[in-house]
Amino acid sequence: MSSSSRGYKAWLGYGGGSGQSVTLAAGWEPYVNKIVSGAACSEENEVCRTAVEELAAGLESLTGRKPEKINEDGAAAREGNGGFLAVGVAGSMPLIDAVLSRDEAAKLSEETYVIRSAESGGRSYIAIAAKTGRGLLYGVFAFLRLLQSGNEFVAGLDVTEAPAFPLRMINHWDNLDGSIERGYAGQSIFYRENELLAGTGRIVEYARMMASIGINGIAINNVNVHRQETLLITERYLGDVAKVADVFRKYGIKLYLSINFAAPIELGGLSTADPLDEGVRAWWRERARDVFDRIPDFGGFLVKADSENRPGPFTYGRDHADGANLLADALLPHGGVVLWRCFVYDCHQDWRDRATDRAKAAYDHFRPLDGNFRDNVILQIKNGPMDFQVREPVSPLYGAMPRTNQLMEFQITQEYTGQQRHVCYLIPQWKEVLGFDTKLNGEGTRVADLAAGRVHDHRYSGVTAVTNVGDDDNWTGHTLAQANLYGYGRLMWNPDLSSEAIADEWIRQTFGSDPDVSSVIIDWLTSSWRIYENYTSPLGVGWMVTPHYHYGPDVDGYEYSKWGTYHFADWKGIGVDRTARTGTGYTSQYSQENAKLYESLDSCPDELLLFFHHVPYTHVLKSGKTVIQHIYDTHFEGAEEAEAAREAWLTLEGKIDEERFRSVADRAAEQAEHAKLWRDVVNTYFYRKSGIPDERGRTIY
Ligand code: GCV
Repeated sequence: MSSSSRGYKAWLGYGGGSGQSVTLAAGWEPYVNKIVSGAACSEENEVCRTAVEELAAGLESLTGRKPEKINEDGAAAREGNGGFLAVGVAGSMPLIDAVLSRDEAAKLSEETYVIRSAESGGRSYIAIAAKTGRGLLYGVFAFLRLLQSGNEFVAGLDVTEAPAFPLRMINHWDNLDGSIERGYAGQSIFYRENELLAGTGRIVEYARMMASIGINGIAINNVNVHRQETLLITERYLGDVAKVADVFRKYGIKLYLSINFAAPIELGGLSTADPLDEGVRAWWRERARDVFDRIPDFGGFLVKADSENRPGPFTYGRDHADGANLLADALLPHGGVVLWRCFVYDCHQDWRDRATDRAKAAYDHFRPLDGNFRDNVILQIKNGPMDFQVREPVSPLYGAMPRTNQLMEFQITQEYTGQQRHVCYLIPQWKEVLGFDTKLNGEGTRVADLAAGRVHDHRYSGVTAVTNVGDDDNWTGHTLAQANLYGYGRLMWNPDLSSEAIADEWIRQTFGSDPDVSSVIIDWLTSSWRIYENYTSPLGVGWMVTPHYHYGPDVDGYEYSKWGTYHFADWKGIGVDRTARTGTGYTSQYSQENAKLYESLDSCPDELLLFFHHVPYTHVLKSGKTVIQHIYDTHFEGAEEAEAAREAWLTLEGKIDEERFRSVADRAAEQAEHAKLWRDVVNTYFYRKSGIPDERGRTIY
């Protein structure tokens, strides 16, 4: 790993592609040479101190000059010419109080920041202020983004921002041996050969990156908790886990651990893990105490139970509320939470049984339990009812439990979307999910409103996502996959940001401001989800991937399997009938209006047609094309678009550093080639099934 490479620095390289200082847009220059911060920032408040350090380091990289740091308020700040930056929490010094009074600060959330221009003693300055160190840290990163935005400084600068969603988490599927489940960027940055890599620079860099995009919680181990990881909550590992938590704390991030529901048996020597057993309850209380003794601000436990062969409360005839409440009770005295996953379905299904529908499982299991969970339990629900496919409807469970805290789970790691060998910028997909109107509390109950906690009176709300990082030099394998990680944080901070705006920010910070570079990458990123969908599984039906690996085409790979993931293609048609009238009844899990929308062939959106309906290949879509012609056209188009994106990238040779240019070019070549394979396998499959030729007579095998 070369810690100085541009890939490694990701969006915190300050100075974009060149690695050299940049010319700031007009008006900023006078302010960036001096930082005045109150004493509180250097001594009492750790995160506040981090904020000042990040600001100083960022400015130095951007301007090529070390800014002068003044640890006091008063005459020194105003000596010399030019303006300065004042950084501090409300009440820490008059320069801050002048722009953010204690009264105003009292009304702000802990995470809000304020950036305002002001004047003192005839000298103008820019204040970065907040109520807490965390707010300040977010303000500093926002200010550094502003400096790189290309926008000029305007007098009367006044920005106040708070994150939309209270919990903005990341989940790692990292294992203690260093492997990562569904990881496509090398080994874990946290573990190697059953030891934690506590104290390594890489974890510090990672915490910086996460704080810079507003992440405030990270679960550091896989939800599939195997034998060794079960020990993470014991003395064997807690000392090292605490060291990682110490790093996170400096960046305002809480640490969470995934636990094994059967740990009382595996570790405690108990004969049961029954959630209602007093011995089991006492055992978990002790473990919670051990963890909090080491990590006083520990976040809580993340749990995958009774899912994909993991242990859970069903073994004891108990339900998910019993299971989650057991842990919630243990954590409550310390302020911890339980993140309980709803990814629960029958993974030993018989494909001949047409009545069982995996899509219905989470709702069927959890919805009846609304009201039974403690208020420090948060249900974690995947964005769709299946499993992070390129296209799925929004999970009907999300928002459907008014008395239960919920967190939506996204997948940044590209398990089903090209595994970071293909470009698939997922921000547009997540924007559609966040913008979906569940209509559960009448019109205008968007997923984003629910995640923001604006709809129900819940104690906790927000989002989480499975990350895409590993120890590859550039963190994400494909350099452009960094945009998904960056974009996740930015979008969850502000879901109103457009996909283009997020891409533009990321490109400026990552590659600099060359307009040619910017236009090629923006075009590629913003079209890449559609392109990927075009050459893979059509019209929302999903899967069609190589079993287990989930990379590459295998149309019938899951068709006769136990995983409940079917497309039911025969010689006449394709799709899953999930209607209430003739199908599995899944549509009725939605609000009445949405159920009606999906139930009817006339109103069901084209892109989800085969998720909800089984139709003949000759069915005419709203686009005017038949299903079969749509399949042919999109697959030919998708492969052409992947090739065009590759060619566009090649025009950037010499405009960005060789290392990143080459590695993206190599992956683009693989993507373009692989898109052709997808095209030919899918088109050939459906041509052979249906016997219907392509209207345009293109080659199908
Ligand atoms: C961590 C999918 C993935 C599994 C993953 C699981 C989950 O099934 O393929 O690797 O396990 O989701 O979300 O728990």
